[in-house]
Amino acid sequence: MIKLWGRNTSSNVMKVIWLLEELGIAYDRVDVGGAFGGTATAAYRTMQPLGLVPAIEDGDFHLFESNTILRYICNAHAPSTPLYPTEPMARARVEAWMDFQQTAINRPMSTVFIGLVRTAPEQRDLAAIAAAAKDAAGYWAILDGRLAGQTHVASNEFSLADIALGIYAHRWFVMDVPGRPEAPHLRAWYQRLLARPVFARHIAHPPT
Ligand SMILES: N[C@@H](CCC(=O)N[C@@H](CS)C(=O)NCC(=O)O)C(=O)O
Repeated sequence: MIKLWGRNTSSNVMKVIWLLEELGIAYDRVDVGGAFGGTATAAYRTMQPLGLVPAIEDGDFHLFESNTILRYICNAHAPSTPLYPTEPMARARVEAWMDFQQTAINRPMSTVFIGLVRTAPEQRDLAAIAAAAKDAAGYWAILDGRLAGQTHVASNEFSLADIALGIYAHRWFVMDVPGRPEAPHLRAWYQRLLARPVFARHIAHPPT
């Protein structure tokens, strides 16, 4: 059985939980990271050399990096799932938007999230939060434009790209983000995600 290492308050762990639940794959999850600790041990570092979460064990195989874990789970355990299409162009489109999450939107969203959720009000750097919110809004606007013409991020099908980005869209809409512009297509997509039982049950909680 797959063993998932990581606290369920981590966005990157949530991606893996979401996928495993969507696919109906049994797994054991172990709370490590954050206040749980447990990520500095030599044993943990053999799975995740940076001491971050998530990591997975699948038999003797270890893997880190959340988006890579998503792709591995589909390849190894659900090779014909539409969440990760096999047709090369469709697959590349999914992967490009997964990379967009990691390389573009992740950084400003982390600053906004840590500032608004994990920092006491009197200690917040409001200028840094506002600047990051502006950057994030620019990236969300790109996705809003894309979602004007299709129901999901990569195509009209729910895919790994929706999982990689949907976690952060939830945070974007539920946090009290300063100056958050309207993004009607993005919001409609987020509503579609909320209608998914797995998302509603496992992901769409107040961020902590
Ligand atoms: N690029 C990595 C980033 C992993 C990462 O930054 N994880 C955060 C939680 S979202 C972490 O481990 N923080 C420290 C901790 O939880 O102890 C991935 O996608 O897996």
